[in-house]
Amino acid sequence: MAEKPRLHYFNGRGRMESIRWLLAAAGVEFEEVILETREQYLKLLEDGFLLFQQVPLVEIDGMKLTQTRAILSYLAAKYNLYGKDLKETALINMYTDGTMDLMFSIAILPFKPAEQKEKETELTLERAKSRYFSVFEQILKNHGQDFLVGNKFSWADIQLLEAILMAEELNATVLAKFPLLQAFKTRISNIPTIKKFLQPGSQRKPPPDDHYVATVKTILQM
Ligand code: GSN
Repeated sequence: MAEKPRLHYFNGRGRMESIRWLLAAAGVEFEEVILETREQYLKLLEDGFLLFQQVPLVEIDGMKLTQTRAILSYLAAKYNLYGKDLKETALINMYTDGTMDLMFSIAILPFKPAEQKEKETELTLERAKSRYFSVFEQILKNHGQDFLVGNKFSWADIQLLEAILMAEELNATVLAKFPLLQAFKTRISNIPTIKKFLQPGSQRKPPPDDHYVATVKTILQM
């Protein structure tokens, strides 16, 4: 049997969380090597494992993959979550690039200076609604299907659910004006592998706290 993918990252969501989500949704077990110290990060550098000196790093199928999007698209293709043809794949790329931008804007909030946090959070939530959720609501409305692309479960659905849940952690009513996204959230959350990932005790990471932010800053000397 093939070895489990091994994920090297901090003990938090950051850029690795979408990779955890995709593996979990595909029903793939994975191992994690948690970076707690700068020495661990320097050792990965010394060993030549980090192509551009950055994590996420995923060891899979005899490769040491870095670059979040490269890793995600490899997994999406490998586990048949990447559309049936080039056009569907292009749509999935476009939708996941958008949700990735949204999630990154949320993920960096804890790293902002305290005095900027409230205003930045408000702006981020406004943009989540006006730039992203309104668009996905319209996509679902236009084609009337259960999934974003090709009437089939894909990486785009997984990542939109992840983005919705992140935004709801900032404001529980963020989907109030998006009924189709509310139904989408329920539908995708009930897919058995995802349901399992959403339950306590899974490898899903909690929202970032002060300890996480401090650890990342120490390891990367930010
Ligand atoms: O998407 C990617 O994986 C890359 N384009 C960016 C990866 C990246 O910036 N990784 C950070 C830690 S995760 N947070 O942002 C990193 O390893 N930074 C160290 C450095 O020297 O850039």
